[in-house]
Amino acid sequence: MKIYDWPTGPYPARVRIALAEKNLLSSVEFVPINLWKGEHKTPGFLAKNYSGTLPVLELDNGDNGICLAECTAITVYLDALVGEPTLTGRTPLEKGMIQMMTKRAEIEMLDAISVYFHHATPGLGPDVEVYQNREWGLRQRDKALRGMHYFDGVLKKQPFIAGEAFSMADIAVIGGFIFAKAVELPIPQECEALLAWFARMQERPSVRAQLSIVPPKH
Ligand code: GTS
Repeated sequence: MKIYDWPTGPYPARVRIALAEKNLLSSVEFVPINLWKGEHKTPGFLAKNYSGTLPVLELDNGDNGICLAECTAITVYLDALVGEPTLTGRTPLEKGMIQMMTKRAEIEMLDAISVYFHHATPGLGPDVEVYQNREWGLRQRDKALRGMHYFDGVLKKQPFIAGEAFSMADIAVIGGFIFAKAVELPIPQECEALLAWFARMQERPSVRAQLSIVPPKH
């Protein structure tokens, strides 16, 4: 299997953490796609992922080289390949809850920070950022900050984002933390439960490995 990714990207980090948790890192070849050069918008890459985003998982020839995009879809696939530890839940309720909280992590935090990056900062530079709306970007930044407070409230009541166990939903919020750090958006200090959760997350080697990657030169 191949993973098209960018080594310091917050979304690719989600899949790298999932691969590490599932002990699958050695089963994949990583192929870097340079976002700063717009390699993710070339016709060749768009043929693999219509949305022009990373990461993409390309299956082996036995599976016709099918490409799976979207972190959630890729994680669901990887989770089904190897049983333990589960990242997507066992019971119907766990599965539903993990999907809901993963989507919520994207909408309320990670994707909002991404919009802030692309619209209210130089983003990937003028060649890639063909349309920017600063006002929209700043609104999304504020939405992400509200999302952090929401997750802080969640973590006051339970140890993990989707309940009692580590899951894909925790990984999605970690992606948000990685993006927040990249755009220098501080996590509000009053979000004590959220910050304590993140400190616990960093005890996991899969998470630590992502936080220690040195950014490549653009
Ligand atoms: N919904 C997608 C997913 O979950 O996979 C979003 C993926 C995404 O936005 N990836 C970023 C990207 O391709 C990669 S990174 O910023 O995390 O490195 N961004 C480029 C762009 O032009 O949007």
